Amino acid sequence: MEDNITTIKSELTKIYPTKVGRRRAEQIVINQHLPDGSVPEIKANVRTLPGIITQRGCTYAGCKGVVIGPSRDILSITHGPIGCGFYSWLTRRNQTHPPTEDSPNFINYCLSTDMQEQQIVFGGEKKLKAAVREAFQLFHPKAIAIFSTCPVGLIGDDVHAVSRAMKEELGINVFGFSCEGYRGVSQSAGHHIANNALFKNVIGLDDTPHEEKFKINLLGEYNIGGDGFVIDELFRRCGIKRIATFSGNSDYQSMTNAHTADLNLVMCHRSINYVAEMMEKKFGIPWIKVNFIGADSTSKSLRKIGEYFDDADLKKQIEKVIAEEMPAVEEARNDVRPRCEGKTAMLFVGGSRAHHYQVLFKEMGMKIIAAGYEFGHRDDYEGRKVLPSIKADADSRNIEQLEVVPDATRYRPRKNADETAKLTAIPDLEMEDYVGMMPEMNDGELVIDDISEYETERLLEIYKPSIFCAGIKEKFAVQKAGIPCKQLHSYDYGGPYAGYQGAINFYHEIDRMVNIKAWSLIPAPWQSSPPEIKAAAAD
Ligand code: CFM
Repeated sequence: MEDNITTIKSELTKIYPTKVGRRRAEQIVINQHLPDGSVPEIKANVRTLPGIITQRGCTYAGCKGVVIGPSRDILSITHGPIGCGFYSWLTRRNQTHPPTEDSPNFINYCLSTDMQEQQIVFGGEKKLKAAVREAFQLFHPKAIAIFSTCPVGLIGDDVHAVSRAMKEELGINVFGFSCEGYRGVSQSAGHHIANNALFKNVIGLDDTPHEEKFKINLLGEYNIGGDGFVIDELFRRCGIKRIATFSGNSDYQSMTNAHTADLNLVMCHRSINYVAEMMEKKFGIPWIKVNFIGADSTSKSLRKIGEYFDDADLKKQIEKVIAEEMPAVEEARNDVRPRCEGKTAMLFVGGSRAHHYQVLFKEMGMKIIAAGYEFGHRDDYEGRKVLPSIKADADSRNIEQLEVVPDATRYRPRKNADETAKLTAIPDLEMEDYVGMMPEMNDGELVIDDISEYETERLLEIYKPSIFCAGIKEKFAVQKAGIPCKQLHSYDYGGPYAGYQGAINFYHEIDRMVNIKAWSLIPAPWQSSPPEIKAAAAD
């Protein structure tokens, strides 16, 4: 088996020029649990080599689209040529429900400064100021966020100075992001930049306290396909008060008040671990990693919250909710298992879902052959324990590292030393830790970082998996290979897939996809007769 996989690994890279092949080989790892409890090192969060077709997006996408975009009443303005705003307009399925009909909701809008040659040559700050004024007059938002696209950094427009001036002039919160597309090696840099700005400009502005006993924030949940609605309903039934979500179905005010919570739950570690760490340092709020994808991991995550607050009534209520939900989950599993057991899946998505969704497939009896992130870091693969050994390179140094100290008046450790020691000793609670994807995968499974289009096609030929999970850019190449492709970014218009109801939805969807033969029954035209290359008509 081991030899076979080593051959497959060289199959994936042998077509590349030697140097490129060597570099890619460091990002392709055969998973293994080593005797000292670690997994092999993987190279991650490094530049994609020129010539390779990557799945990745840009830093602007990670900042504007991913972290800030889902918030319904922060008015987002893209400072740049129109394309950046246009292509990030409503392309991510983060849903929102404003509490009342007249609550502000700017999600459907796309605001851009529509930079032209004139601004590229003479500077765009004036046009940006005019845009902010116009946007304010039209929408009267409480907060405006300004996002930099590549040319902004190249010509040196100072979005932060403009933000300060406009904040003063308009009397609302205006903040800017140096999230030029080229700023980092992927969208991951944009997450970090967004985290920093939220922490500096938003979190902590409203000290209004809450009476409820079990107060949490949910970090790194973006309400794709309505996942956040399902999770919120579970919190409500368990008696858990969610103050803020970063940032699915969120509003600005809840974010300003987030520091009044007593626990941060981190769903997507990659996109928001910085906020969790900084809130711990400044306000004394501990965090735990959760995963509401998969019924068993949902139960585990709810129980973690019970352990943290260590309250008998809360624990009882959580068990009651789990007991109410599980019969329907079991029934759906028993229904799909005979048809799905032993079928195989590959997952190449983002920076957390390639890990989270493995749970759902396993719950259906399916096997994982290969998985990888587009832009995860080594800690997302190998676990946070490798953090001290990650070397900073020029690209990571490019992103501001905030110096955070305890707040003079508002720092309040939520647990004393004894309580903390007790919590740390509970193995399943994994206090302030993320174990990573590889330790939870089996030996011999392939882990590939920043997979290329070529490697994707080779993998499909070699393994013929029952299903391949990726995004819209990969979808059609996969389907042309006769294999169903499930989009795990947008859910293919489906979902929600979080919590118990979401798990049931997912089981049915995947059952349908892996058992319909449609894709393998439709040969591509060139499979029977090679394509005819016609010379262009010269009329
Ligand atoms: Fe986190 Fe996300 Fe993801 Fe991500 Fe994304 Fe996304 Fe994703 Mo697409 S924040 S890392 S940058 S879980 S948009 S909701 S699906 S790549 S795996």
